[in-house]
Amino acid sequence: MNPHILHTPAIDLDSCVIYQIYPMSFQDSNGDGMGDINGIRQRLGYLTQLGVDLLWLTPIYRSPKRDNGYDVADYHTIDPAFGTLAEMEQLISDAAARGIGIMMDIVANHTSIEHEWFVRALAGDPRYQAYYVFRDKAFVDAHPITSIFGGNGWQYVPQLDRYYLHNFDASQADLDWDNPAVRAEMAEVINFWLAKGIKGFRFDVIDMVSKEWSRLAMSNGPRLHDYIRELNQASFGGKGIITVGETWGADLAHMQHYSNPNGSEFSMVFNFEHLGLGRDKWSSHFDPLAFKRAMARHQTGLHGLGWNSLFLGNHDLPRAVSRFGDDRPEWREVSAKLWAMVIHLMQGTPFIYQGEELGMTNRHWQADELRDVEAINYRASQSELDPAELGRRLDAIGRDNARTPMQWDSGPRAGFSTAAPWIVLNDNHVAINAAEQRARPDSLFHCYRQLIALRKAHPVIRHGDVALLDEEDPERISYRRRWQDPITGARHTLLLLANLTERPLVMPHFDQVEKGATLLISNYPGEPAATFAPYQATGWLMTT
Ligand code: TEU
Repeated sequence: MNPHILHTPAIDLDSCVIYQIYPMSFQDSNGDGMGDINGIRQRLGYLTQLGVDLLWLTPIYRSPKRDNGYDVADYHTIDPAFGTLAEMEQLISDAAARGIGIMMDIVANHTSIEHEWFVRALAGDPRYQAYYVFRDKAFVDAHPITSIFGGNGWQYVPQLDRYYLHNFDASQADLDWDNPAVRAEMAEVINFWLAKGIKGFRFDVIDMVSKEWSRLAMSNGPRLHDYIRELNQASFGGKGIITVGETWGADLAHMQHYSNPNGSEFSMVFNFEHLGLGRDKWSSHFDPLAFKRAMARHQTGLHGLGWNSLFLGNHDLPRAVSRFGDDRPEWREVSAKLWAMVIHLMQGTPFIYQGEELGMTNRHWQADELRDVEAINYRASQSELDPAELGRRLDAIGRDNARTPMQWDSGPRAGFSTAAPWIVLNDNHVAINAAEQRARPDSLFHCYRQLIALRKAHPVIRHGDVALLDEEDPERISYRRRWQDPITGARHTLLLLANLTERPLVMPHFDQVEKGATLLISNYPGEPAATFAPYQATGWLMTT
């Protein structure tokens, strides 16, 4: 392993931008239709040009991949479909040479039932049975749990005459974090990867590790923050590592605990409220007012008291431009730029999900094209639902939308592979692809580059406070950020104005653009006026 890895400087939380890679769908290097580690290595030049600091890889550990790697069979080995440990070390080293760190995904709430711990548990070893949540019939009857992927959350094991808990697929058995041996195992896994030069960790459904049976609550249990602080001290704490917890159940108070600037827990967490997925995500619709309220609450509530993650998409979510924006060809790019500007000029750490910087979209799915276990289970459970409505839901919300291969060029396999990919390509790669956008200076790709560079250049983006100016307006987003330089005393104000509609619209806060203001970024050419074009967005900087 390259010795300079461990000496690369720690990544700065205030300015860093994280890029999420879904390795199965990023770049295939060996012609088997599935992305791999060497494929990521081949694309480091692209990621360097984009300007990101850290690459979050969704799980690449050995796994039967019932849930595409979130069913880990061995935390210490790389799945052969992705490559070898030596190739992973080479990736860490190659990325470090470009000033880029690697963030691993820690799936700590559950393992695959093919994990050795579970296999030993099934074989009757009491030590490993205590790693999981095995219960008898009386307990199970008194504590009904529905799996997040549908169906009963308890799986009966005849040879033990007991049931094990699985909050996700039946092949993903929940670990028992109340067992200190389990917590020690997870700290050991993290330390193993730290020693390889890993610079960040994303913690899968970490808010579920402490359960509260009396309330039948699978998240936010009584020991949650104790366990996280313990893990922090036993592994990544105090080492300049960037960490993010996936916490669907976090309210502002929890977010403040998790991201406390004293560093005792995580750098930040993912809160999903702004997506508007609500209680029943399958029938949800995006609501701009709810988005703005959630963002404003988190921006002000964590300013100085914690830290925000900023994101529009990930591998579980619809494509950002399809969820938030307007993905029709005539508006797609300008609308995607608007949403990128809205997110990237806020305070926190932006996450870019692969292909978001190209404006990749959702697609229309045929039943036999679905690959995601959640979508397949959901479809099977909805025989009562009107098939047209079911199709609309899967097209709008299904996780496979985010998992179609990265669109590198307009060729037959989009530059992703030389073979048929494991999941269908989006046909629109002919028009939407990296080669075309890298060559065109006003593309979405270059807009993302510009936004990343602006964060590095302007302290007001990193440190400024945030005031939402039009809280009750569903058609616009206007916010102002302010920061005073403690040395020179200069006051910096950043103003973001965006028209969310497809009509020209007068922007009442345009009068706050002072004479001499600098137009930092815009998604239309030319000098903006008080009436904005459809989906027009501008970011201004004023210094006094
Ligand atoms: O996701 C947690 C989770 O509950 C949702 O994101 C999930 O995708 C589902 O859509 C909710 O309806 C994490 C991972 O990001 C996801 O890919 C895994 O499937 C899941 O945990 C289990 O590990």
